[in-house]
Formats: sequence, C-alpha cells, structure tokens
Amino acid sequence: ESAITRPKGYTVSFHCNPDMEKHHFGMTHPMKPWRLTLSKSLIYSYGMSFAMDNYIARAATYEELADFHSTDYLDFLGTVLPEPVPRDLENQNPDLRFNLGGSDCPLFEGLYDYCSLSAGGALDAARKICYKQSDIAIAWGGGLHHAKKAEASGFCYINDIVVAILQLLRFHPRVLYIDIDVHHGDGVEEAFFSTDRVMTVSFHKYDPNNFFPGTGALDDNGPKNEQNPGAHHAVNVPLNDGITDEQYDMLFNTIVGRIVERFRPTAIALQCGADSLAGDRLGRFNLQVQGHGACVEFCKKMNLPLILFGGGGYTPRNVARAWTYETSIAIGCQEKISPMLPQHAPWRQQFRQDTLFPTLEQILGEPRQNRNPQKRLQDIVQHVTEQLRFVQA
Ligand code: ZLS
Ligand code: CA
Ligand code: ZN
Repeated sequence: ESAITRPKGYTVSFHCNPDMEKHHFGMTHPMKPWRLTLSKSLIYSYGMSFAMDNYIARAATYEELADFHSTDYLDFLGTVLPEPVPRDLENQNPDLRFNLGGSDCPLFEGLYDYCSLSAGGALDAARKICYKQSDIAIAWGGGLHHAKKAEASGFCYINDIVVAILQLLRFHPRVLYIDIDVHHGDGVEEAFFSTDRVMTVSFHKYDPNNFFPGTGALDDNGPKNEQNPGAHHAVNVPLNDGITDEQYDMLFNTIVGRIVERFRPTAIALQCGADSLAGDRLGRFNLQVQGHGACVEFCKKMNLPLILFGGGGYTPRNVARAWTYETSIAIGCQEKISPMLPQHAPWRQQFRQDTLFPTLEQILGEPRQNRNPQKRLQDIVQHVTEQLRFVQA
C-alpha cells in the first residue's frame, strides 16, 4: 500500500490540543470531548499527519474572545467554580446567570481552558487561511455554533466560529458559513444577522416544539427590514427525520452551488457537526459517512480557502469515522486510504465494525423512517432560489 503523501503545492493544516480533550461535562452528558482523541487516533493511524501541517492549538486570549463575547460574560465564565455536586437531572429551580450551570451547559473543572482552547484552534485555523499559509485548515475541536454574545446554549459556551469568521473578515470581503450539524446554527446566524459580508446557511432537523433549538424555519432569512444589509443573508434548510445521503447531497449541492454563484464568497467556513449521521445519540437523520463527507468534497471543489470546524456528534465511533474521512478528503487521499480500519489503531475495539463506512443496517439494524417527501425538498430549493434573487455580491 502506498504511503499517504503531501499533495504538491497544496497545504492542509490541522489544529488541535490534547489538553482540550481531557475535560468532562459529566458522566451522563452526551458531549464527550474524548471523541476528539478517538478521531485523532484514527486520523494518525491512517498516516495522514504526514500529509498535513500539524499545530498544537494555543488558548485564545481574553481580548480575542471579547471580539464577540461581552466582557461581563467572559469575566463570569473565567471565575465561576465547578459545581461540587454535578447536577445531571433537570434542575427545577435553577439560578442561572448567562444560562450557565444547567444540565445542558454544566460548570465543570477547567471550563474556561476548554473554551479558550477550542477557540484558539479555530483562530489559528482562520489566521492560516488569512495569511494564505493553508488552503484548508481543520479545527475539529471547534464548531460550537449555539453560544451567544452573553449566553451559553446547547453545550456551547464560546462561539469559536464567530470569533474565527471575525478574523477572516479582516482579510476577506465575503465569507460563506455552512452548517451541517443536525441542529440549527443559531448563534452564528444571529451574530451576523445585520451584515451582508457573511451569508449563513444551516441544514438541520426542524421541529419548533420538540427539537433544539427550535429556530431556523425556511422563511427565517435575516432582518425583515430591507434597509438592513443583512436582509436575505440567512438561509435555512429545515428537514425532518430520516433524510438520506442521496436527498441531502441533492439539496446541499443545489443550494450551496447557487449561493456560491450569487454571493461569490472569498472564503468558506464549514461546520461539520457529526450528529447528522445515522445512529447518532441525539440526531435523527440517516446520513452515512459518505454522504456527510460529500458535503466537504463539494466545498473543496469550489476552490476557495476553506476552514473545517467540528461541532456536535454524540456517537464517538461515528464521529471519528466521519472526521477521518473528511480529513482524507481535505488532503485529497480519500481514494488511497483503505476502507478497512487500520489493524494497529489504538482504541480499535471502540469501532465495532472494522470499516470506515458501515452500512445503515450495521449502524442501526433498522433504518429510521424517512419523513422527507421529495416534493417538500423541491419547495425548499425553490424558496432558497427565490430568496437568492435579493442577494447581490
Ligand atoms: O448543536 O433540548 C434541549 C433543552 C432542554 C431539554 C434537555 N434538558 C436536559 C435541558 C432542556 C430543552 N437541549 C438540547 C441541546 C442540544 C445541543 C446540541 C449542540 C450541538 O450539537 C453543537 C455542539 C439537548 N438535547 C439533548 C440534551 N440536550 C441532553 C440529553 C441528555 C442529557 C443528560 C445530561 C443532560 C441531562 C441528562 C442532557 C442533555
Ligand atoms: Ca445545522
Ligand atoms: Zn448538534
């Protein structure tokens, strides 16, 4: 088997920090930072580190975080102590400042370090793109898209994506943000609501009453007031349970293709939340590693500077598979790597099946019922196409 080699004249940088991965949200909490260790272990076992520039992410500074977050919030985040007794079940009478300390966003040991390392990796990736030192920069420890200016939300405390896009905007006139996490990218959408220099598009499970965060309807497209430059610059693709690779690829390619044509971004930021995969503990879709990866492949083909962020992903073995495959796509070695997992991989027993591409039957036994009629998907494409008439690069 031929070794993974560095593509000539093409640079992929990989930004991570093992200190981030050792943090714990609590025993029963679905967010497991060690999924990053598992992913890295698989990526390295395939020999991909030899084809990338590898960097230990530094912690973002207070000033860098304050580009987006309020200092009141950062000061509190930097001083709150972990709760002596982890509060796993819903607190009936919570005393939550900034939405911190509930069961979704618990206070744990080293919380501020965890957050600043996540944002540090994202910022390092953005700088590599700004200085044209990378063609694709990867920050799997980032992608925490729900965090607000002065509020934690949905397992996210610091919005590393917003901070990284603000850095991109110092060099790039227009940035396209794409979000394939199963949840709506509400924090990023809101942060750039009133600018026409960032266009956001999120694909997500949408059910205002039963699925977090409940926002991101098809006709939520930015400020309704036409005087506001951000009007029409938020695209939302609300989906139902069980969507397949084939349907998702059709939607993604059509919609992202048309946005790129119209908005002409000069850089792309792609949040690769792996909770949109079949078999995810919190997700509802039937996507396979191939279909999820096809989104990365499509973005790479746009030939624009690209950042890949992590995000959700609650079945660690599938997160590791997806982010490994997507790292190989970034490098361009996806055809060269074996679909069989390397025998010598540490954590090998975590993966159950010895393939990078388990079938739906292997993942789920019984695939989830698909509740996305073709007609509805066509209506979504049509709505977005009409919306884009109002967008001018
Ligand atoms: O996009 O649905 C909610 C909010 C609640 C219901 C759940 N309870 C615990 C809190 C109040 C309305 N929250 C979601 C957040 C999903 C965040 C996704 C992040 C991202 O992937 C980006 C990183 C939610 N869904 C599932 C849970 N929370 C959840 C499931 C199981 C547990 C254990 C720990 C804690 C309490 C029991 C918890 C949360
Ligand atoms: Ca999404
Ligand atoms: Zn998610």
